[in-house]
This record gives sequence, structure tokens and C-alpha cells, in this order.
Amino acid sequence: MPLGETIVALASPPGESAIALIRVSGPLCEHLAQQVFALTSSPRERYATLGYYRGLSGEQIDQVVYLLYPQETSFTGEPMLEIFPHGNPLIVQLLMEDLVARGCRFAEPGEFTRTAFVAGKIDLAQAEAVADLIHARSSKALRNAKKQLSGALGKAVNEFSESLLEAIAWTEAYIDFPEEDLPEEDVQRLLKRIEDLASTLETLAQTSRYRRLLNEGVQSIIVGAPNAGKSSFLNALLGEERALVSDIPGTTRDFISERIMAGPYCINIVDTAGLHDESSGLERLGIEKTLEKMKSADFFLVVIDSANALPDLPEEAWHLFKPTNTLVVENKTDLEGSAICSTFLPDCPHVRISVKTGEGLNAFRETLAKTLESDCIIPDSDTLVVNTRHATALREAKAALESAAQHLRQGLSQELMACELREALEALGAIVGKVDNEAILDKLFGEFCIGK
Ligand SMILES: Nc1nc2c(ncn2[C@@H]2O[C@H](COP(=O)(O)OP(=O)(O)OP(=O)(O)O)[C@@H](O)[C@H]2O)c(=O)[nH]1
Ligand SMILES: [Mg+2]
Repeated sequence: MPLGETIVALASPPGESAIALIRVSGPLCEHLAQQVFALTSSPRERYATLGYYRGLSGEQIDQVVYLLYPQETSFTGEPMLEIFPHGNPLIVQLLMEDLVARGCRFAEPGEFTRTAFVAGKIDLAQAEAVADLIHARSSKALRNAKKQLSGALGKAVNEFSESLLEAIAWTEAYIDFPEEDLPEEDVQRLLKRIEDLASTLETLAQTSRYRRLLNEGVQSIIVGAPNAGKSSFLNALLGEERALVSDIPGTTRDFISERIMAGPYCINIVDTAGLHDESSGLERLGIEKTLEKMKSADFFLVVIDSANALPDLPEEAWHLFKPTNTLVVENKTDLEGSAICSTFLPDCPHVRISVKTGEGLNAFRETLAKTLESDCIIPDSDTLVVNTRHATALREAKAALESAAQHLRQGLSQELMACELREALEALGAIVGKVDNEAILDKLFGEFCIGK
């Protein structure tokens, strides 16, 4: 944003609400507060004050609460004014138009956070965490965003950078030494440091695959033989008759997707057409669609009728079930013939339920949350989860480190090695914000909401 501009945006959702929030950031804030609230001196900073907002024509638009933040303690690093009017869209519109008429301009999406980043109030990873925090759909995702917002990723990156700087200092100190004069012990120590760091960076980069699971939910699929009670099970989990249920095998033809919470996890759950080994025609098509969908699933809920013979599932399905990604749901325990099905996928966890009586459904939710946690479908709360941009930067740094290690092993030029190490340092820097490319910043902050 050009220096000297003052931006304004509605920070609360549009529409009717008890109270709305209009945020203003920039040099005009203090002057605006004095003008619109007809004050003779500057308002007390960071102090919630009740006042009448007067428009340019002098009429009172609304009675509001306002707060003025000095640049040292504001979110953006510039003076800020927050105005809380009644949440009527018309009042909000009048206030915003008045602020624009007084010299403000409407903010772009993410511009408040971008201003905070440019002012050095937060690093880039923290800025991204602001968006993550707003979009988080499960308490796990929320926890991860909070952790990143507190600067945990920036701290880790700084530690990596420190370690790299030491390696660079060592390399540069020996630049004029012939290879045979390098102390072997130091060379081995440096090599180990570089290799360890490369592997740490790779481990961190790999956490980016958890991100989709955290932010969009675990893609789970209910599969099993026709009539096992898959749709009834989905309905029971949702607490509503979402899917059609009947005693005729082959009732479900199309996918039905819904979202549930299991503990801190958000689970996208899909009900599918019954699977069995022998089939033809339309039914075969349904089964093929299910098998295709199964390939992209993170987690399988295999529902079986515990009062009947164990099902024959298509060959392709068996390969996908693993103890870490599959929970066997033994349904219909209310029926007389129900028996424990321990020989069916014996390595996978089992839960016994009756959709009809509701028995075992709570235990199912608990087992599901535990299986997701213990089997690392999602890491524990202490693990930092990076996004794709971070993962790319981490892998760039890792590639440069590997190449530096190669040079060191082969006794090649130390200058070249220092150069590779510096490249790694630069790649790491991009994670927290040494990004010179405006286009990247535009894209990054463009994904934020307006007012944030
Ligand atoms: N006794 C008993 N019957 C159940 C239970 N769960 C489901 N059923 C019955 O089993 C039959 C099949 O249920 P669905 O939920 O349609 O089964 P499905 O697996 O979705 O079947 P398809 O869509 O045809 O593959 C229905 O008559 C249900 O009422 C249960 O726990 N106990
Ligand atoms: Mg069904």
C-alpha cells in the first residue's frame, strides 16, 4: 500500500448482526476519530469509548463504541481505529461511505495482515496462519494455526538458519586452504551437520500432507457388502435420515457425502454402493465408481453384517485396507445370529455396533478419533504442519544442502560449497518472509478475507 494511505474495511461478516466491526488503518486514524466523534483532543488510546458518529453533513449516523490504537501496539503497525456500530448493513454502508469521503480507501483482501507483515509486526508464516486460523474447520486445525501464529515455524526456521550460518562461517574460514589441509575431524562434523539438517528439513516438508487432512477433513469412505447397513450407519452418525435405507440390497447407487466431527477431527464421510465380488451391468458400474473413489480416500470404514456370512469384497478393495487406515464396523449386533468377526481383516481395529439400538455408536466415535491419532493419519498437537509453499522452500533448501554435502565429500571447491549453503539459507528465508516478489505476496494475501 502506498505510504500515507488509510484503509477501511468491514471486518465482521456482511449482513445483520448485533454489532459490526469497521477497521481503519493508516495515518488518518487519530484525525478521523477527533472529527467523527467531535472531540477537542485526541481520544485515549486503547480505550473503548461510547460516542456518536457524525457524518460529514453533521448528522449522527449511529451510536458506536470505538477504539484508537497507536502504531506501536496496533495489529498493522500503523495507527488503527476500530468502530463497532450496530450491525445493520445500512448503517455500515453509511459509515464506510463517510470514511471514504473523508479520505480513506477500501482495503484489498488481506491488506491489514499484509500491512502488519510489511511493518515487520509478523513474519510471513504468521501472516499465513492468520488465514488458517480463520478457515480452520476442526479444533486440530485451529490448534495448528494458533501454534504457527505464535511464531513456532519462524522459530524453527531461525534455528535452521543459525546452524547454516555456522556452517557457512566454517566453510568461508577455510576457503583459501587446499583440500588436503582441511582438518578431517571438522570436515566430518560439518558433513554430519549438513546431512542432519537436510533430513530435518525433509521431515518438516513432509508434514504438508497433513494440511489437507487438517483443513479440509479426513476423506473417509463407508464401504461394505450390500445391505450391511452402511447408509443406516451414516444416518446414525449424522442423526438424520440423510441416505435412503431399505432391506433391498443395492439401495445406494450414488455417493452421499457429509461431514462429521470425531473428537478434534473433521471427517468427510461418503456412503457408497455395496461392494461384492460377482456383479454385472449397472451394479458393476456402481462398484467400479466406488473402487475409484476408494483410491483417493484417507480412511476406510468397512461395515459388515455381523449376523451374516463374512462378505466377499472385490480383489482391488482388499489391497487398500491397512491397520492404519481402516476401521471395521461390525453392525447388527442386536440380531440373534450376531457373532464377533475377528477373522475379517484381523489386523485392523474393530468396533461392534447396532445402528438399530444405537449401541456402540459412542464407542465407535472414540475408536475412530483414537485410530486417527495413534496411526498418524494426523500428527499429534506438537507437530508443526507446514503448507505447500513452506514445503517447496524446505525442499529447495534441502537440495542445496545435499549438493553442498556432495561437494564436501568429493573435496570440491569450498567457494562452491559456501554458495550452495547460502542458497539453502535464502530458501529458508522465504518461509518467514524474505520474499521480494510482489506477485507472490499479491497471491498470498489475495486469498484472505477483506478486513483481515
Ligand atoms: N437389525 C438391524 N437391522 C439393521 C441395522 N442396520 C441396518 N439394518 C437394516 O439393514 C437393511 C439395509 O440397510 P442399509 O442401510 O440400506 O444398508 P446398505 O449397506 O446401505 O445397503 P446398500 O445401499 O444396498 O448397499 C435395512 O433394512 C436396515 O433397516 C442394525 O443395526 N440392526
Ligand atoms: Mg446404502
